Amino acid sequence: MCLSECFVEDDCTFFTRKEILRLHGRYHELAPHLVPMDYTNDPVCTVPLALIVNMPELKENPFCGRIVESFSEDGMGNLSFNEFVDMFSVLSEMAPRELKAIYAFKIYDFNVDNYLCKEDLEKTLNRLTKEELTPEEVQLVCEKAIEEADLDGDSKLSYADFENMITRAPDFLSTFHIRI
Ligand SMILES: [Ca+2]
Ligand SMILES: [Ca+2]
Repeated sequence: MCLSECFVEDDCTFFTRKEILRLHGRYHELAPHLVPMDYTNDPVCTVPLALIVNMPELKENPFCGRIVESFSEDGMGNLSFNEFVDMFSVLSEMAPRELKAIYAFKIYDFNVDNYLCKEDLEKTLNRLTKEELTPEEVQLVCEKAIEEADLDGDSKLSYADFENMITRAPDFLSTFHIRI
């Protein structure tokens, strides 16, 4: 079986077959000793987070580690090729805003409880602003963001609240556009 036939079933991608093959080249380059070029026997392989976050497309992104973790099924940041494609697919300019929002929520949810609490938002803002704000400013901005977006008044943001927030503050999605 040729490579492209193995990967075209992926239904979550916005890439063409040619782009997927190019992506596979990049994936292989990251770990030539781990990634096979021959998929005849359906080998299982993953590339570890430490190698993926070194890609120039991700390296400068303040959320690179969180992004990779969010797409890895094992939660540790090891990515299979399909997960690798899904990741760049969601980050690509072709991905709809709603899809980016779903992953942004996941990435900002540092303690993985399906809500963005004040601490999650503070970590997020610190990374978005490269720690240019004082802790007091960060705290103030996060309190205000929660106050404005929290529709059900439980002082944390559910996904619905978060959607409400990003319509007012689209900058929260700006770091999720990557051209590869
Ligand atoms: Ca959380
Ligand atoms: Ca809420």
